[in-house]
Amino acid sequence: MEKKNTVLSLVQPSGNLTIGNYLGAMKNFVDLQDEYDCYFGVADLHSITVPQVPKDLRRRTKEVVALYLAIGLDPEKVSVFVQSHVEEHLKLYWVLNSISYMGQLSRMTQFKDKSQKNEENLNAALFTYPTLMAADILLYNSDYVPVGEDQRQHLELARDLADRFNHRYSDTFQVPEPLIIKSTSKIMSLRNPDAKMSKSDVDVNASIYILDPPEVILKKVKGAVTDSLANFDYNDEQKGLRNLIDIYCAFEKVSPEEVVEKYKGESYAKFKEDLAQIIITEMSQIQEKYNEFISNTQLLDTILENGRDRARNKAYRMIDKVYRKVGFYQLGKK
Ligand code: AQP
Repeated sequence: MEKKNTVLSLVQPSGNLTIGNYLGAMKNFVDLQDEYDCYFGVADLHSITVPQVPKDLRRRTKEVVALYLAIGLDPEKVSVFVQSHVEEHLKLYWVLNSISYMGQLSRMTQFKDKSQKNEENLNAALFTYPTLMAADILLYNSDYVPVGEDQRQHLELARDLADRFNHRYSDTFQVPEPLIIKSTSKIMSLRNPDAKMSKSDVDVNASIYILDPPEVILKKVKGAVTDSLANFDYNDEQKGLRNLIDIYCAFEKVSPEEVVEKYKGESYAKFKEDLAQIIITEMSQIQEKYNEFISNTQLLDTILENGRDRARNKAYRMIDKVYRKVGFYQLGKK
């Protein structure tokens, strides 16, 4: 049987998941599960790089798993796991730290952004977050990593670290490729079209959460920042409208030109109402399934146990190899 390529991606349980997370990453996971050997995880280790309330973190971890199932991931086909359950991530992280350069890490835009927002909590883990992300990816010899545009720079670092390790020791890691779907790779804030929609944005009206009720989605879309040009078009000057058109296209699988053609001469309000209905329809279907899964802790735990075992089965072999290559003394081995 032909060996399947490996795909890995993780989502942080650091807030309520947004349609940015959904369109930029998660929705694509579903399309990949038949063709690839997939590992989709919950990045709880990453999430403590900014302060979390412990009980919320535990609850959200479960919520991400229930959402994975609700969007259509099949745990028979993919390994769904929690990052902290597979300790090999941390083992590889340490080794990769030894070949991560401070200069390169300090150029990471996410570090710069998040450190500005958390000046009182400038911790070392936030600084080395991309090294842990590289460990996540390289541990499974991932070929492809489906992520949003905001993660591209981190993925470049993972590629550099793979190359560096392979040169310093010997060929060990697959050099991973990002899988970034251009049209949905960066969904912007509804309140500020220059900023990314983000689950940790303090303004709840800036994001549509996957679990938002219909009336809230309608209100948020209606309140989304557009412009006063009264010109239904898709261009760089009308960023707010362009972002809404991108969202429309992602849900409806149509092109911006088709949307412009359909709404030319219409009011923004009419377009917003239609867009809200489209989002509501898809989110309602997900929410219905989510509600079934979230109340079934036993099922979620069984899925996570299986996912952990499958992930570890691959991960421990990689760590064994890496430890041998870097020269760690291993009992019973030459
Ligand atoms: N606005 C976005 N548009 C497209 N893709 C996005 N992603 C995040 N925001 C957008 C993608 O979602 C996946 C999971 O993201 P994450 O949990 O790793 O955290 P993040 O990238 O830092 O996203 P957030 O929502 O902004 O989280 P916080 O606020 O906790 O930092 C990734 O593949 C990401 O690219």
